[in-house]
Amino acid sequence: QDEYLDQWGKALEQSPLANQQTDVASLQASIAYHMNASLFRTQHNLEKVAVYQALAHSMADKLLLDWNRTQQRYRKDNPKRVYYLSMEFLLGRALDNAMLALHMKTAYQEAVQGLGFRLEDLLEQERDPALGNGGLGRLAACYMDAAAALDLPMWGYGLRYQYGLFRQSVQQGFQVEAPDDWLMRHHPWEFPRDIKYDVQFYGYVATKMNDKGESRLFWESDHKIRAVAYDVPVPGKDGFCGNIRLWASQPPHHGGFDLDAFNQGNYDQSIASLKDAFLLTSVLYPNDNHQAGKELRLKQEYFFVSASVQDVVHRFKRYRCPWSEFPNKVAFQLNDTHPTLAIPELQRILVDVEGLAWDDAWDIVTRTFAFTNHTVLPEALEKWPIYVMEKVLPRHMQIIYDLNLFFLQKVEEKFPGDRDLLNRVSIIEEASPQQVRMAFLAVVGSHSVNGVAALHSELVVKELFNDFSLYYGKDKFINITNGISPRRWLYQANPGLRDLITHTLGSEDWVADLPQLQKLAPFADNLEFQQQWMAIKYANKVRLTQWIRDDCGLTVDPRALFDIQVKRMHEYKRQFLNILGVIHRYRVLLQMSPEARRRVPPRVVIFGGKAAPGYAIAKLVIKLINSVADVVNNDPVIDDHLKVVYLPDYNVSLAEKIVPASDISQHISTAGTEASGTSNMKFVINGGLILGTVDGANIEIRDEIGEDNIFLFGTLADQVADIRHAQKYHGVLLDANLQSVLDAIQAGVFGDASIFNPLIDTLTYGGDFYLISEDFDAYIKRQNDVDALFLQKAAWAAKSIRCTAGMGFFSSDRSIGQYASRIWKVDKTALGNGSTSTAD
Ligand code: GPW
Repeated sequence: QDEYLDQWGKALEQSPLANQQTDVASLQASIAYHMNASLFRTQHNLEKVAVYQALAHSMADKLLLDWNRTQQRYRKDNPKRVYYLSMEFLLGRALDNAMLALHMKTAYQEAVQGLGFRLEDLLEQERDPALGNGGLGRLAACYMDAAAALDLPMWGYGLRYQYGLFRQSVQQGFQVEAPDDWLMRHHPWEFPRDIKYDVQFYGYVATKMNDKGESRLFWESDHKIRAVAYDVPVPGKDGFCGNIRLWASQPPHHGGFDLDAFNQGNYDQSIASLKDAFLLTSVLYPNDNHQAGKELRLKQEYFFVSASVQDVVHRFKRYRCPWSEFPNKVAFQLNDTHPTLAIPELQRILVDVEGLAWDDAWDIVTRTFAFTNHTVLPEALEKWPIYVMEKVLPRHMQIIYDLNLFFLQKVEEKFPGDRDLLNRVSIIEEASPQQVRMAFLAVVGSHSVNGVAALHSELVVKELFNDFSLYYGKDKFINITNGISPRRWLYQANPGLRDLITHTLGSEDWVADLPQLQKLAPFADNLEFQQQWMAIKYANKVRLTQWIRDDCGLTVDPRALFDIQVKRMHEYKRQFLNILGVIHRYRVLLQMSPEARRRVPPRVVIFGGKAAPGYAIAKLVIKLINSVADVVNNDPVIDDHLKVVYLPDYNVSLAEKIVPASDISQHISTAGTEASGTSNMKFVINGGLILGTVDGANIEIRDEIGEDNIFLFGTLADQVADIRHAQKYHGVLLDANLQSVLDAIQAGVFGDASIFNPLIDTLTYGGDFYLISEDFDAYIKRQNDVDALFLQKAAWAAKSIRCTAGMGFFSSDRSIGQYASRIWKVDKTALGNGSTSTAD
């Protein structure tokens, strides 16, 4: 075979793939080619979606060549590789991103124009892959993007859900869910591979003799499901392309068809295993920051990690290194606890299959894994009942018992006689039913544990894993503050601002070196620059206005203050506080004289975000927002002074339109509950000011952009426990303004009051766990500060510029650089940017 390598290389050099030109005529030729050859259509039958697909194929050709070169180079150099294990990748649309990364957007724009289409229209044809819920999944996408940009040998591993996060519509003010059948139309951005692994469930553990005559435990089961790989290219730059490998489930053999059963007329039986396999990766669980605890979800988690670990072990064995080298070649990063079963899975493979001694195997495992925690909310911490785990994964349950035993023995050695401590740190929770605490398993099996913002990491050490930090010492617990991709969230989403920044700084170097944004600061008080800056903001608001008109049939004035809160609907994120504040504003405006009203800047308050289908209270907040919108938007006295918008089906591509158009965005979680937040970063980098609590990454944003450029308010994290304690014993004394707002709701000002009772009860009988009443007054006051500043156009513009200027720290390139040096100990690959290396 080797003797033909050269010939293959030459053949590729001669192929159309390697000889693609980027002039307009060649791009048109490539689009026309794909229209005929890939889509089997002609120019006599053109729909936008078909043209989009042909365009996507044309673009993907370029990407594939880069993909092959990059991956071939890794294969040859065999550097230490990083595997980012995540149940969610919220990638958003691919085409625009790819065209920009490869500097081909202008050429394609001209090419499609010459064929009678507007590029902007074609981009809208792409379905937004929604294989994630919210911040956690989008972070994974931004990190893959950064790794690709940095030429870091990192692969993502995840699941190819047949249905992504549900599509949301609003009917009579209520959220209605529909399946996200994103694969119904051909999707040109994934590449099925002939790579498969069988994953088993259930069964029993037996003893077997190995070749050396030693007896070994062995897990056997007839219940197998096959994982097949789909690769998704991640455009980097300079010819580099990263990869995300997503697993889909298939029946293990014969396509899942039982011919004998069929012949006997048992038709259901004949395709039973097909149904099983299809179900496994059919749908993404729609919970954000909440564990649903369903057996199918546990099976998804195991299916995903088993296939991924098998694939990585297979790749490692290709080089015939000794097992002790494994941690020098492989780093696994666990994106929260969802992939934690990878820890006992690797231990199982090393001990049961590869025959390593338990302690040697465990040493390898713990030097390979690192764990990122993304929440301290108790309802989000995964725990699996032992009876479920024993049934689905009997061998893993044994391994977890053993790991726990050895771990507790060591704790006992270090802190003799402290039985309470042993109880607290045990991986098995002694409750009824007994449960496996996945976060503890992740801590024990990893060499590094990190939180995602400074405050959060502090809470992780002091509260969540306090006992563990005393046992392991503080070095194991670190902070790596989240970051966002400046490519998608500024360069792509805000072309106007991108061009102004590039023009002002003299080059595009700032994209790869974001702290350079600081060079904008000297222009903050420059009137001409301010005007250019705010003209871009205005244009972005106009664009959003059109979207609001098309999507909600509502006309809003782009000169108004745009006040935006878009994120998953959750009590801790306090959209409820926001809408209660809106009602307060409405009432105050009604009481004002027309002259006084005119002195308040008009506002458009925009909401967006999905509620988990089973989360009744969060869904009621959506209904309340829409009921308030109905009344306020149709009140002739209020006119344009206040508008309320609920944008349905918030997703990544909608975010790209919303984020650049904010004057103010709200990040108002109860202090200590939002681990980091990342949309806060997206808004600020686009020159949007924020109104927020002293929580998550808001704190570091303040530190970077300066106290004067952010509106912070409310209870501090270290005060929350005391206030809750007091409220529990003395009851909640509702803020007076808040009380009048609640009275208005209950008086039926916003329609049938009784439906909102469960919501209002969370404040009264429920004890106001999220401190809405406690923070209400400070919130209203801060909103008034926002109004006052908005009237001072120059002062506002200066702050907006300083916001962007100060955001250099929050690039995902910085975050990934820190993971690489502090956790994974990997450098950029030896060959640098990879642009010229060839496949041999
Ligand atoms: F509960 N996050 C999320 F920690 O979006 F797993 N979904 C989740 O299920 C969890 C966390 C989990 C978010 C955090 O809420 C947000 O604060 C953080 O910025 C983001 O993860 C990325 O770290």
